[in-house]
Amino acid sequence: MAFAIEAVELRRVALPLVSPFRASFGTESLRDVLLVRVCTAGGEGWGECVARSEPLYSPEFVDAAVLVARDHLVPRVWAVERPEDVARLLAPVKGHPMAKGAVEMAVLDAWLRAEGLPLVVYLGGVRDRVDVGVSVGIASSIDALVTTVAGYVDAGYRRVKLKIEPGWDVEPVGAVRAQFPELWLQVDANGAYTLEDSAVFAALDGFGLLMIEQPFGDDDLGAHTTLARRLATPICLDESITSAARAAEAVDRGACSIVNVKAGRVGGYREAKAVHDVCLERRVPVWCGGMLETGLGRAANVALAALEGFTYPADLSASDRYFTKDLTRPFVLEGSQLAVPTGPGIGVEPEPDALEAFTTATIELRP
Ligand code: SMG
Ligand code: MG
Repeated sequence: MAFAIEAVELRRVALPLVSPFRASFGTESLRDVLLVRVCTAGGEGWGECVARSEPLYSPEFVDAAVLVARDHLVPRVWAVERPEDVARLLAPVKGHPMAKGAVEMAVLDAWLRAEGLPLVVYLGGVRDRVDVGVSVGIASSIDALVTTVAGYVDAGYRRVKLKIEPGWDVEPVGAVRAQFPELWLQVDANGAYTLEDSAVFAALDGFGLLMIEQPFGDDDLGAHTTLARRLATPICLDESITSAARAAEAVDRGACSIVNVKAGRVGGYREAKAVHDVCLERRVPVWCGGMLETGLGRAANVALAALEGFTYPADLSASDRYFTKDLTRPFVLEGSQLAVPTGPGIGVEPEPDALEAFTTATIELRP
């Protein structure tokens, strides 16, 4: 049977986080998520949009993602027959990679399910479980931070990422390092610093960190190159890497020596694989970033993280690190790993009760 989309549902869900997550750009207590459900005669597929409620991580936000998906993206994919064509069909629309990525993920999931093919096989993954870490937000005090980290270490996480911002950097990172001398530790500034803060980075350089993620603004590859030359600690870029071409440019300019890969940030899982490929060619390690996804996005991310070049632990934690109740069956930590789903497509689906309970709005679209 030929692949043919019969309807698309845009469904907004809201999942309370187990604890507020604070980064340099703001605090989040609720995951307000746009889901895309593609319905075909042969079954359905799910996509998750990683845009936040407010445009603070990047210019996208959920209200805008709903509108652009409804009015500009879904109307362009009604006749799509293969997931490989989605990005080209959506290319005339400028920007909105997270919304585009969600549409592509839903088409991909539906198509793979119809083919009986798991996403990890489609992408070319080489692992059946992936190393994961945990990202720890800015805390109310250094004691609270150390207690939180200790809890995650007890749970089995061997790699911890600390969010930093001016005024919350050398002291808290030093306190965690003192308590956990052997822990794989890294930091993420979400672009909160400038080259004027060189003293902070000189101090952080002494803590044996795996990497410093996105110290400066998205557009400032030059400042990252300058800092990378000064430090022994590798620089990793997240927000700056918006495509495979941009990843190649950043690496070739010496702006980073590690790349955080997020499908939503680059417009979908196929472009995310392309980012992986250009980095692998350049022998630059990558790892899978996270956007506090529900089990749907997490399943796809775990499949992505099974590719050969993903050699650092992912920002993909067990469901209970984020939610009391996930949208799918829970992801559970096995040692310090998550198992890659083996079913067709992304390998998981929303549990009907949870989907119902978390839904805040739905829009039905037909060709
Ligand atoms: O999904 O475990 C997770 C969170 C990982 O810290 C994380 N993501 O910049 O890398 C990042 C942030 C963005 C999160 S937006 C609230
Ligand atoms: Mg980041």
